[in-house]
This record gives sequence, structure tokens and C-alpha cells, in this order.
Amino acid sequence: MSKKCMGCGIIMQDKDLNAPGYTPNITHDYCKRCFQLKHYGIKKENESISEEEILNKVNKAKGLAFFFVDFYHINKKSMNIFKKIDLSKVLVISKCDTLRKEMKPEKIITWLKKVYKIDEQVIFVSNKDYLKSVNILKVMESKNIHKAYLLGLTNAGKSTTINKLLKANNIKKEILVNKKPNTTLDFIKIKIKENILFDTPGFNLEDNTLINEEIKPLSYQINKNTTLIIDKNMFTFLNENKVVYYGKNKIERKYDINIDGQKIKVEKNSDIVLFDSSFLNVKEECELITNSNILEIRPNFSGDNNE
Ligand SMILES: Nc1nc2c(ncn2[C@@H]2O[C@H](COP(=O)(O)OP(=O)(O)OP(=O)(O)O)[C@@H](O)[C@H]2O)c(=O)[nH]1
Ligand SMILES: [Mg+2]
Repeated sequence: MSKKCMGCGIIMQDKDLNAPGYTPNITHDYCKRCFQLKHYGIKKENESISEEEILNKVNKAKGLAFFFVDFYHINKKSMNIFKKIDLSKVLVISKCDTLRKEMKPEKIITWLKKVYKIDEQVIFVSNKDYLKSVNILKVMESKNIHKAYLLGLTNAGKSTTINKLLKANNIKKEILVNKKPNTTLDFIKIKIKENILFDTPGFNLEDNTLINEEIKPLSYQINKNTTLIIDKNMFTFLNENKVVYYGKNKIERKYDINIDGQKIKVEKNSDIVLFDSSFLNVKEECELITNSNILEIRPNFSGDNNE
């Protein structure tokens, strides 16, 4: 049987230095790429598996699918990928240690149902807390299913979760984990007691911003004709307002400048989703002018109008 690299899941070979899975010695556990990533942090750009490839493979399989996404990467694009999984599935809000205390799981679940029409089970995991990593196994046990696929966005923490479970079960194996996107490149089969788990390559959105620590929301009091600038996106508010930015980009504030753009209407307590990993929560109903290609406008998770 062909041997797979323990780091990325690719079948190892010792013939072609430039092809995936190369190792000078087939008895090694890691291919050259993973050895270099593990020890020296060296990684090529653009190593990724397409959405179709991952979905085709998993949709032919049997078992339970866990779809990992951290809260800040929940948007139309990630939820559409979740919907394309044909297996019985569970939505996993990963890295829940990055959520603020006031962001209550019950509120987030209600919001997911209402805004993204998620009717499946939703669970929260964090690899900073063993009790929360084990939620995966608890769900499998409750459903009496022993085979599961850990799918989801790149960097959502799929491989780290499996490593936590391996360690807790005294199994001396370790899948490669890294801050860079697309660390896992193929399906990796892992046996933990009576359960078989598959780690899988992550799906990519356009913006692969890593969320590894709590995002501190930044509040801004907006006067008439205030412009907020986030990266190259500009928003000129035509009236007073209050906004809260959730994300990792810097915000600049300017007054009384003219910008070229479209006028949009935003409802009370809505999020303007700007990047795949950040959003601007606008508190009061308003009109604003923007030059931005807004990804999505949606009700905020804290809204009372989500019930
Ligand atoms: N704050 C926080 N960081 C985490 C958690 N789990 C994983 N990370 C970090 O997130 C980054 C990505 O983790 P991975 O486990 O490699 O993510 P993945 O989903 O396997 O990514 P791909 O293999 O690229 O699909 C690493 O820097 C981890 O240390 C978590 O629960 N909380
Ligand atoms: Mg991985």
C-alpha cells in the first residue's frame, strides 16, 4: 500500500523531487515539503486543492461531516460551501476562544438559523480547551456514528483538533499544523478508539486572514459626513450613527471629503461584510456612499430581530 505523508496526507514518493509527496527516503513520516514547513516554516504559495475536488471526494463517502469555520469567516460564501455537502452534517464554530464573552452561542445559533437558514446541529469547539475539542467525539457517540470527515475552511483548526484528540488518547501521531493556509493537502485517515476520523484539505475563500486571537470590536461615533476608510474601502455616512468594526484591518476616519461611489441604504443593526473575515456593524438605519464592492449586508448576530 502507498504510504501517505503524516503532515499533509499526500502519497509519498522518492522518484520526482519536484512532484508532490517527494521524500529522499520512503521510510520517513513526512514528505520533504512538510519536513521543511515543520522545521523551517518554509512553504510554497498557491498550494491548494479545489473546492470541487474536496466536495466530489467527500460527497461519494459515507459518514458524518463536521464543517469547521471560525465565527469571523461565517458569510454567504462559507455557508454556501457548507450547503454543498451531501452527507449528514454538523456546523462547527471553531476557535470559539476568539469570541467575546457577550457573543453567546445561543444567540449565534438563532442568528445562523434565521440569516443563513442553517437547520443542522451547530457546535462550538476550541483547541485551547480540551473539553471543547472533544465535542466532536461526543456528537459522534450521541449519533452512534463512528466515521467522520473534518471539513471546513483552511486554517479553521481541523488538524489541530485531531492532534488534540490523538494526544488525549496517548497516540503518538501528529498532523502538521501551521498559520499559513492550505497545510493539509489530502485526506488523512486517523483511528481513535472505535472511531475513524478523516482530516481534509481546507476550502479557500478569497481572503485567508488568520483569526487566532480574540477580535476586539472597535466602536466609532459617526457624525454627519464622516468617512471611514478600511483598506481601500470608503464609507461616507450622510447622518449621525454608531458603528462597530469586527476585524483585523486598520480604520481611518476623515471628515467632509468627497468620494466617488454608490449610495446604499442600510437597515438598523446590520453588518456590512467587507472581507471574508471582517464586518462593519452599523447600529442605526442609514444611507451611505461607498466605493466598496460589498460582499454582503445582513442582520447582526446580536439583533433582537433574529428570533
Ligand atoms: N485561537 C485558536 N487558534 C487555533 C485553534 N485551533 C487551531 N488554531 C490555530 O489555527 C492555525 C491553523 O490550524 P490548523 O489546525 O493547521 O488548521 P486547518 O483547519 O487544519 O488548516 P488547513 O490544513 O490549511 O485546512 C494554527 O496556527 C493553529 O495553532 C483554536 O481552537 N483556537
Ligand atoms: Mg489541516
